[in-house]
Amino acid sequence: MNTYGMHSIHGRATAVASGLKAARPDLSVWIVTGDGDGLSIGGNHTIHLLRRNFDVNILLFNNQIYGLTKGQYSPTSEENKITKSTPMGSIDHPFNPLALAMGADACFIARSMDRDPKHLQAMLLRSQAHKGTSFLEIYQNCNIFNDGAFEIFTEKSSKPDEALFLEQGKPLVFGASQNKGIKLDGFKPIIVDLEDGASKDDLWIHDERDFYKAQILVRMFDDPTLQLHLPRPFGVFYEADRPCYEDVMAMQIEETIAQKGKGDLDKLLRGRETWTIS
Ligand SMILES: Cc1ncc(C[n+]2csc(CCOP(=O)(O)OP(=O)(O)O)c2C)c(N)n1
Ligand SMILES: [Mg+2]
Repeated sequence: MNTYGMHSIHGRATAVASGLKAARPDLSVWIVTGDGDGLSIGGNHTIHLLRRNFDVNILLFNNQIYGLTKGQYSPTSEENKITKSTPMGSIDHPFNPLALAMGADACFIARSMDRDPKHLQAMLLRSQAHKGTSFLEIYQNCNIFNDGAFEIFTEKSSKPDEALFLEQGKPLVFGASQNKGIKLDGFKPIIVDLEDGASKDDLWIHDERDFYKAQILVRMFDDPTLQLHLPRPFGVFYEADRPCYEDVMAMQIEETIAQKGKGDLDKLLRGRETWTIS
Protein backbone atom coordinates (compact mmCIF):
# COMPACT_ATOMS: atom_id res chain seq x y z
CA MET A 1 0.00 0.00 0.00
CA ASN A 2 1.16 3.48 -0.77
CA THR A 3 0.24 4.80 2.65
CA TYR A 4 1.47 6.45 5.80
CA GLY A 5 0.50 5.52 9.34
CA MET A 6 0.89 7.22 12.67
CA HIS A 7 0.37 6.12 16.24
CA SER A 8 -1.53 8.62 18.34
CA ILE A 9 -2.40 8.50 22.05
CA HIS A 10 -4.55 5.58 23.23
CA GLY A 11 -8.20 6.46 22.57
CA ARG A 12 -7.45 9.70 20.72
CA ALA A 13 -7.01 8.46 17.15
CA THR A 14 -10.45 9.90 16.37
CA ALA A 15 -9.42 13.37 17.61
CA VAL A 16 -6.08 13.28 15.79
CA ALA A 17 -7.78 12.05 12.59
CA SER A 18 -10.35 14.87 12.81
CA GLY A 19 -7.57 17.45 12.97
CA LEU A 20 -5.73 15.78 10.11
CA LYS A 21 -8.82 15.69 7.90
CA ALA A 22 -9.58 19.35 8.71
CA ALA A 23 -6.06 20.35 7.60
CA ARG A 24 -5.70 17.88 4.70
CA PRO A 25 -9.16 17.02 3.31
CA ASP A 26 -7.47 15.52 0.24
CA LEU A 27 -6.18 12.53 2.28
CA SER A 28 -8.04 9.25 2.73
CA VAL A 29 -7.97 8.86 6.52
CA TRP A 30 -8.50 5.52 8.31
CA ILE A 31 -8.79 5.08 12.07
CA VAL A 32 -7.79 1.62 13.24
CA THR A 33 -9.16 1.15 16.73
CA GLY A 34 -10.28 -1.50 19.21
CA ASP A 35 -13.20 -2.04 21.56
CA GLY A 36 -11.14 -0.69 24.47
CA ASP A 37 -9.55 2.13 22.48
CA GLY A 38 -12.66 3.30 20.62
CA LEU A 39 -15.37 2.64 23.23
CA SER A 40 -13.65 2.89 26.61
CA ILE A 41 -10.81 5.43 26.90
CA GLY A 42 -11.77 6.99 23.54
CA GLY A 43 -15.55 6.51 23.76
CA ASN A 44 -16.18 10.21 24.14
CA HIS A 45 -14.10 11.07 21.05
CA THR A 46 -15.79 8.37 18.98
CA ILE A 47 -19.33 9.65 19.53
CA HIS A 48 -18.32 13.26 18.81
CA LEU A 49 -16.58 12.26 15.58
CA LEU A 50 -19.74 10.46 14.48
CA ARG A 51 -21.99 13.47 15.06
CA ARG A 52 -19.50 15.83 13.38
CA ASN A 53 -19.25 13.59 10.34
CA PHE A 54 -15.73 14.15 9.03
CA ASP A 55 -15.17 12.07 5.88
CA VAL A 56 -12.96 9.46 7.59
CA ASN A 57 -13.24 5.69 8.12
CA ILE A 58 -13.37 3.93 11.49
CA LEU A 59 -12.36 0.27 11.64
CA LEU A 60 -13.38 -0.92 15.10
CA PHE A 61 -11.71 -4.27 15.74
CA ASN A 62 -13.93 -5.78 18.41
CA ASN A 63 -12.40 -8.77 20.22
CA GLN A 64 -14.42 -8.10 23.40
CA ILE A 65 -11.22 -7.79 25.47
CA TYR A 66 -8.17 -5.61 26.16
CA GLY A 67 -5.71 -7.75 24.23
CA LEU A 68 -2.52 -5.69 24.29
CA THR A 69 -2.55 -5.29 28.07
CA LYS A 70 -3.11 -9.04 28.48
CA GLY A 71 -6.77 -9.75 28.94
CA GLN A 72 -8.77 -7.29 31.05
CA TYR A 73 -12.51 -7.06 30.33
CA SER A 74 -13.60 -4.33 27.90
CA PRO A 75 -16.84 -2.37 27.38
CA THR A 76 -17.99 -5.01 24.89
CA SER A 77 -17.18 -8.03 27.10
CA GLU A 78 -20.28 -10.03 27.93
CA GLU A 79 -21.66 -9.87 31.49
CA ASN A 80 -20.05 -12.25 34.01
CA LYS A 81 -16.80 -12.29 32.04
CA ILE A 82 -14.00 -13.77 34.17
CA THR A 83 -10.73 -11.92 33.54
CA LYS A 84 -7.71 -10.87 35.61
CA SER A 85 -9.47 -7.60 36.43
CA THR A 86 -12.84 -9.29 37.10
CA PRO A 87 -11.92 -12.56 38.89
CA MET A 88 -15.51 -13.05 40.11
CA GLY A 89 -17.09 -12.08 36.78
CA SER A 90 -17.76 -8.61 35.34
CA ILE A 91 -20.90 -6.85 36.51
CA ASP A 92 -21.07 -4.13 33.81
CA HIS A 93 -23.61 -4.29 31.03
CA PRO A 94 -21.74 -4.15 27.66
CA PHE A 95 -22.04 -1.55 24.91
CA ASN A 96 -23.64 -2.51 21.62
CA PRO A 97 -21.21 -0.64 19.29
CA LEU A 98 -23.58 -0.28 16.32
CA ALA A 99 -26.48 0.90 18.50
CA LEU A 100 -24.11 3.42 20.08
CA ALA A 101 -23.08 4.64 16.59
CA MET A 102 -26.76 4.90 15.61
CA GLY A 103 -27.42 6.95 18.76
CA ALA A 104 -24.59 9.33 17.83
CA ASP A 105 -26.19 9.87 14.38
CA ALA A 106 -23.53 7.98 12.40
CA CYS A 107 -24.27 8.07 8.67
CA PHE A 108 -22.64 4.76 7.73
CA ILE A 109 -22.90 1.67 9.93
CA ALA A 110 -21.63 -1.79 8.99
CA ARG A 111 -20.37 -5.06 10.50
CA SER A 112 -17.97 -7.69 9.19
CA MET A 113 -15.67 -10.38 10.60
CA ASP A 114 -11.97 -11.30 10.45
CA ARG A 115 -12.62 -14.82 9.16
CA ASP A 116 -14.55 -13.77 6.04
CA PRO A 117 -11.97 -11.80 4.01
CA LYS A 118 -14.24 -11.50 0.96
CA HIS A 119 -17.00 -9.90 2.99
CA LEU A 120 -14.51 -7.75 4.88
CA GLN A 121 -13.00 -6.53 1.60
CA ALA A 122 -16.46 -5.59 0.31
CA MET A 123 -17.20 -3.70 3.55
CA LEU A 124 -13.86 -1.83 3.36
CA LEU A 125 -14.72 -0.72 -0.17
CA ARG A 126 -18.18 0.40 0.92
CA SER A 127 -16.66 2.33 3.85
CA GLN A 128 -14.22 4.03 1.50
CA ALA A 129 -16.98 4.91 -0.98
CA HIS A 130 -19.15 6.55 1.69
CA LYS A 131 -18.76 10.32 1.97
CA GLY A 132 -18.81 11.00 5.72
CA THR A 133 -17.67 9.07 8.80
CA SER A 134 -17.99 5.33 8.24
CA PHE A 135 -18.26 3.05 11.27
CA LEU A 136 -17.27 -0.55 10.50
CA GLU A 137 -17.31 -3.02 13.40
CA ILE A 138 -15.10 -6.04 12.72
CA TYR A 139 -15.53 -9.12 14.91
CA GLN A 140 -11.99 -10.27 15.61
CA ASN A 141 -10.71 -13.33 17.41
CA CYS A 142 -8.02 -12.81 20.06
CA ASN A 143 -6.50 -16.28 20.10
CA ILE A 144 -4.53 -15.58 23.30
CA PHE A 145 -6.87 -13.67 25.62
CA ASN A 146 -10.39 -14.33 24.30
CA ASP A 147 -10.23 -17.30 21.97
CA GLY A 148 -13.47 -18.33 20.25
CA ALA A 149 -15.53 -15.23 21.18
CA PHE A 150 -17.18 -15.13 17.74
CA GLU A 151 -16.77 -18.80 16.82
CA ILE A 152 -20.48 -19.39 16.21
CA PHE A 153 -20.45 -16.74 13.47
CA THR A 154 -17.22 -17.90 11.80
CA GLU A 155 -17.20 -21.73 12.07
CA LYS A 156 -18.54 -23.50 8.99
CA SER A 157 -20.87 -25.72 11.04
CA SER A 158 -22.71 -22.86 12.78
CA LYS A 159 -22.14 -19.81 10.53
CA PRO A 160 -25.13 -20.39 8.18
CA ASP A 161 -27.61 -20.46 11.09
CA GLU A 162 -26.00 -17.77 13.22
CA ALA A 163 -24.86 -15.15 10.68
CA LEU A 164 -27.29 -13.25 8.49
CA PHE A 165 -25.76 -11.40 5.52
CA LEU A 166 -27.62 -8.21 4.62
CA GLU A 167 -27.96 -7.29 0.96
CA GLN A 168 -29.58 -4.13 -0.33
CA GLY A 169 -33.09 -4.75 -1.71
CA LYS A 170 -33.02 -8.46 -0.76
CA PRO A 171 -35.10 -10.32 1.83
CA LEU A 172 -33.46 -11.27 5.14
CA VAL A 173 -32.74 -14.98 4.64
CA PHE A 174 -30.27 -17.31 6.32
CA GLY A 175 -29.71 -21.00 7.11
CA ALA A 176 -27.68 -23.74 5.41
CA SER A 177 -30.06 -23.89 2.45
CA GLN A 178 -31.30 -20.30 2.80
CA ASN A 179 -34.35 -21.92 4.33
CA LYS A 180 -35.06 -19.41 7.08
CA GLY A 181 -36.10 -15.80 7.00
CA ILE A 182 -36.83 -12.80 9.21
CA LYS A 183 -40.24 -11.21 9.25
CA LEU A 184 -41.34 -8.16 11.18
CA ASP A 185 -44.18 -8.61 13.65
CA GLY A 186 -44.86 -4.94 14.43
CA PHE A 187 -41.42 -3.79 15.60
CA LYS A 188 -40.26 -7.30 16.55
CA PRO A 189 -38.14 -9.45 14.25
CA ILE A 190 -39.31 -13.07 14.17
CA ILE A 191 -37.84 -16.14 12.48
CA VAL A 192 -39.95 -17.99 9.91
CA ASP A 193 -39.30 -21.32 8.17
CA LEU A 194 -39.43 -21.03 4.37
CA GLU A 195 -39.74 -24.80 4.06
CA ASP A 196 -42.77 -24.84 6.33
CA GLY A 197 -45.32 -22.55 4.72
CA ALA A 198 -43.69 -19.12 5.09
CA SER A 199 -43.33 -17.12 1.87
CA LYS A 200 -40.36 -15.01 0.80
CA ASP A 201 -42.86 -12.27 -0.11
CA ASP A 202 -43.61 -11.70 3.59
CA LEU A 203 -39.99 -11.24 4.63
CA TRP A 204 -38.27 -8.06 5.71
CA ILE A 205 -36.61 -6.49 2.66
CA HIS A 206 -33.33 -4.83 3.53
CA ASP A 207 -33.09 -1.10 2.82
CA GLU A 208 -29.88 0.58 3.96
CA ARG A 209 -31.59 3.97 3.77
CA ASP A 210 -34.38 3.05 6.22
CA PHE A 211 -33.53 4.87 9.44
CA TYR A 212 -36.27 3.19 11.48
CA LYS A 213 -35.52 -0.37 10.42
CA ALA A 214 -31.81 0.23 11.04
CA GLN A 215 -32.68 0.89 14.71
CA ILE A 216 -34.15 -2.60 14.92
CA LEU A 217 -31.30 -4.21 12.95
CA VAL A 218 -28.55 -2.85 15.23
CA ARG A 219 -30.48 -4.37 18.14
CA MET A 220 -30.68 -7.81 16.53
CA PHE A 221 -28.95 -9.73 19.32
CA ASP A 222 -30.41 -12.51 21.44
CA ASP A 223 -33.45 -11.21 23.25
CA PRO A 224 -33.60 -12.75 26.73
CA THR A 225 -36.91 -11.03 27.55
CA LEU A 226 -38.56 -12.67 24.55
CA GLN A 227 -36.41 -15.80 24.91
CA LEU A 228 -35.59 -15.36 21.26
CA HIS A 229 -32.36 -16.49 19.65
CA LEU A 230 -31.77 -14.41 16.51
CA PRO A 231 -29.06 -14.64 13.85
CA ARG A 232 -26.53 -11.76 13.98
CA PRO A 233 -26.60 -9.43 10.92
CA PHE A 234 -23.44 -8.62 8.92
CA GLY A 235 -23.19 -6.06 6.12
CA VAL A 236 -24.24 -2.44 5.69
CA PHE A 237 -26.98 -1.67 8.22
CA TYR A 238 -27.48 1.98 7.39
CA GLU A 239 -26.28 4.74 5.08
CA ALA A 240 -27.36 8.38 4.91
CA ASP A 241 -26.03 11.61 3.45
CA ARG A 242 -25.17 14.53 5.67
CA PRO A 243 -22.72 17.42 5.05
CA CYS A 244 -19.14 16.72 6.16
CA TYR A 245 -17.54 18.88 8.82
CA GLU A 246 -14.44 19.73 6.79
CA ASP A 247 -16.49 20.91 3.79
CA VAL A 248 -18.75 23.18 5.85
CA MET A 249 -15.71 24.51 7.72
CA ALA A 250 -13.89 25.33 4.45
CA MET A 251 -16.99 27.12 3.16
CA GLN A 252 -17.30 29.11 6.36
CA ILE A 253 -13.64 30.18 6.19
CA GLU A 254 -13.99 31.14 2.52
CA GLU A 255 -17.12 33.23 3.15
CA THR A 256 -15.56 34.98 6.12
CA ILE A 257 -12.41 35.87 4.14
CA ALA A 258 -14.60 37.19 1.32
CA GLN A 259 -16.44 39.43 3.81
CA LYS A 260 -13.64 40.51 6.12
CA GLY A 261 -10.42 39.86 4.21
CA LYS A 262 -7.61 37.55 5.27
CA GLY A 263 -6.91 37.59 8.99
CA ASP A 264 -3.60 38.34 10.69
CA LEU A 265 -2.75 35.74 13.34
CA ASP A 266 -0.09 37.90 15.04
CA LYS A 267 -2.54 40.75 15.36
CA LEU A 268 -5.18 38.44 16.82
CA LEU A 269 -2.74 37.02 19.39
CA ARG A 270 -1.59 40.49 20.43
CA GLY A 271 -5.22 41.50 20.98
CA ARG A 272 -6.71 44.95 20.95
CA GLU A 273 -4.91 46.36 23.96
CA THR A 274 -1.38 45.94 25.26
CA TRP A 275 0.10 47.00 28.58
CA THR A 276 3.64 47.68 29.55
CA ILE A 277 4.37 46.42 33.08
CA SER A 278 7.02 48.47 34.80
C1 LIG B 1 -3.26 6.65 27.97
C2 LIG B 1 -3.12 5.16 28.03
N1 LIG B 1 -3.83 4.47 28.95
C3 LIG B 1 -3.74 3.13 29.02
C4 LIG B 1 -2.92 2.46 28.18
C5 LIG B 1 -2.79 0.95 28.27
N2 LIG B 1 -3.47 0.25 27.19
C6 LIG B 1 -2.83 -0.06 26.05
S1 LIG B 1 -3.80 -0.93 24.99
C7 LIG B 1 -5.11 -0.89 26.08
C8 LIG B 1 -6.42 -1.54 25.76
C9 LIG B 1 -6.55 -1.98 24.34
O1 LIG B 1 -7.76 -2.62 24.11
P1 LIG B 1 -8.41 -2.63 22.68
O2 LIG B 1 -8.57 -1.25 22.18
O3 LIG B 1 -9.65 -3.46 22.78
O4 LIG B 1 -7.30 -3.29 21.73
P2 LIG B 1 -6.83 -4.81 21.60
O5 LIG B 1 -5.48 -4.86 22.25
O6 LIG B 1 -7.82 -5.69 22.23
O7 LIG B 1 -6.75 -5.02 20.11
C10 LIG B 1 -4.77 -0.20 27.23
C11 LIG B 1 -5.67 -0.02 28.38
C12 LIG B 1 -2.17 3.21 27.23
N3 LIG B 1 -1.36 2.62 26.34
N4 LIG B 1 -2.28 4.54 27.19
MG1 LIG C 1 -9.93 -5.35 22.17
